[in-house]
Amino acid sequence: MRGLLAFAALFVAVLAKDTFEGHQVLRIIPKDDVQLSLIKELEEMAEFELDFWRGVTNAGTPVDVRVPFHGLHSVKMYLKSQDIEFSIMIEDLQLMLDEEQEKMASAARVAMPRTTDSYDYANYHTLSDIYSFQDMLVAENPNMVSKIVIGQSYEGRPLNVLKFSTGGTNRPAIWIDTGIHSREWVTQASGTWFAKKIVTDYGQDPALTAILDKMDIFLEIVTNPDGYQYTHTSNRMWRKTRKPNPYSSCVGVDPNRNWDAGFGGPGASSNPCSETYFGPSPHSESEVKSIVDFVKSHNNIKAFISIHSYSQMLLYPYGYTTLAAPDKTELHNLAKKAITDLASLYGTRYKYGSIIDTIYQASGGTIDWTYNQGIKYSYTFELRDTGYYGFVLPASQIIPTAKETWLALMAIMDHTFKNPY
Ligand code: 0X9
Ligand code: ZN
Repeated sequence: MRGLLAFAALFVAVLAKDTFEGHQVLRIIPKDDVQLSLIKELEEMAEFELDFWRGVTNAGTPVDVRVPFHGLHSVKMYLKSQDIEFSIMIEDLQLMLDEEQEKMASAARVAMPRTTDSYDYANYHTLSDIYSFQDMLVAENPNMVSKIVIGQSYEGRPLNVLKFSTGGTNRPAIWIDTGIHSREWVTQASGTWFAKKIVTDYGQDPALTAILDKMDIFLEIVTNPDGYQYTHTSNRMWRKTRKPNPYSSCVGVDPNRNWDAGFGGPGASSNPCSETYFGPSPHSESEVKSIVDFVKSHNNIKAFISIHSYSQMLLYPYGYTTLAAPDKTELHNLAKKAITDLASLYGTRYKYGSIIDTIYQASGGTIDWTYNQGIKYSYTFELRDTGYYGFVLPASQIIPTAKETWLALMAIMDHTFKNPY
């Protein structure tokens, strides 16, 4: 009996999903620098286990934070006592997750299709579905698509990159990655849609055809597979890698703070329990190092686009310094063109600018490193929405998000193609 109980306890510990019952997401509006530092103090109070969905920046810019039930009362009292304005963005996160789960489960009752034509792009998928999708796309388009394994994740999963190429050797290339932060599910879903879009538009859309006749496209859909798997099995809100940290019970490194560009500077944390933990050393995470090695050995990547959610922004370097990128004017004008094209479809409004000016200071970020490597067209997206659903964007928005984003990607790819350097 005791053995059975112990087994049951283990079973629960290993297989149970974290619940977010009673967790709320609050939107806090700091009105001045005093309130800003009061909110930063909140960030330091580990006992509340706060999860900043949108970090602390400057006065007037909202801060979105998930507050577990146990600290909700205290946090609200604190905000009220300091006269800090806030609203409830999500009443009960678990209710939203239950809906998401129900929708996924009912879609999954239909067998996984055997072709990418019948793949359900309008739903979220498991890691194994996305891996199967990649293999199907390669099998269906052997002359254009191949799968490159650039490395292995910490837990030993393949880091797959789809290569779209119509020939040549080491052609100038465009890199796109989605899902480096695992909980940003609309990004992996959009990445899957982009993959299909590339094969259907080649030979149909003159602009894409011209690009692919001269350049290659590399697409890493699941850039953080361990994290993605974990969001499905254990904790939907997982962001980081899954590598244990020595001397800490907290797991994982923020793969968007782990790059060798202002590594360890402001806008990243040395605390392994933080969601923005920069890790023990630059490129310590195999998910990051594998891209670093690939970019260096390829040595002919001309545009590098790293896709996140949420906030609706198109950003360019830098994030670790206020120094202007030498190509700032060109990057700025191109961003404007890209977000104008994006908005032309459904009117979705994006902000744009350098990371540090537009979102917040963040050091060790992907595109600061790629830009410093000489990849001029380095951009990062924050896809939908602006915080109504945040990371739990309903599946009904996947295709519209992917379609509008594609217009912006085309603008960047087309400019890269027409402005060789
Ligand atoms: O904090 C981040 O890593 C990004 N926001 S997110 O909510 N997706 O986590 C913003 C930083 C953008 N900077 C770079 N991509 N370098
Ligand atoms: Zn992100």
